Amino acid sequence: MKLYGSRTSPYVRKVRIVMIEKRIECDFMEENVWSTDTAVTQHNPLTKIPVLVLDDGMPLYDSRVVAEYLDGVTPVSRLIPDGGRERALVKRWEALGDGIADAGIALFLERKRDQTLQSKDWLARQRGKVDAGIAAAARELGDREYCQGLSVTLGDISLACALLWMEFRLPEVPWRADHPNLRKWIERLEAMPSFVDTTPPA
Ligand SMILES: N[C@@H](CCC(=O)N[C@@H](CS)C(=O)NCC(=O)O)C(=O)O
Repeated sequence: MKLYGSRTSPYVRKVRIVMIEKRIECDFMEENVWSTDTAVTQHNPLTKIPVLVLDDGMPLYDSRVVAEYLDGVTPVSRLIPDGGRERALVKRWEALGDGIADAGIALFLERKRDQTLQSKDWLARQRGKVDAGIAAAARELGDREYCQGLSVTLGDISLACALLWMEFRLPEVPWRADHPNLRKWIERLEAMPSFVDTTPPA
């Protein structure tokens, strides 16, 4: 299998952490998705990363599809419960984490445009989603050790990748200082070898 991605994308990091936790071997094909001749387009018509190309050539995207596929490949370290409400709640945490990343990235990209082209309303709308998403995560986590259940799930991984991306690209969003429970929770996660090994380059 080949994983197309970058070291900075929160969605790619999520999938790489899933692979490490589940002890799945894969070639990492580092790609700049913004380059006009990126190989990603050959595998994903949307030109987005991550894409997992299976051994028979079938490309899987997006990160939620890839993570779910990988979780089913081996029973080692199950990250998504089998079914019912528990499964829906883990997927909901994943959606919240990915959604915070989506809004953060929209904000980051808008800010990179020429100042005369930037929309203040759009920036405020995306910042509102980031802040509301983080507040909901902090409220719902409460003083629990993990987002859902008694061990790390895909929900924790998605949320952690989004928040760590935020710290790296939008340091003005002070989620760690504002939410001591998220700080305590992330300190446990970021010490895991799978997080350490996927730290984005400085
Ligand atoms: N929902 C997608 C989001 C993927 C995504 O937006 N990836 C970014 C990199 S962080 C990308 O490829 N952007 C290129 C583009 O939007 O053209 C997923 O979970 O995989």
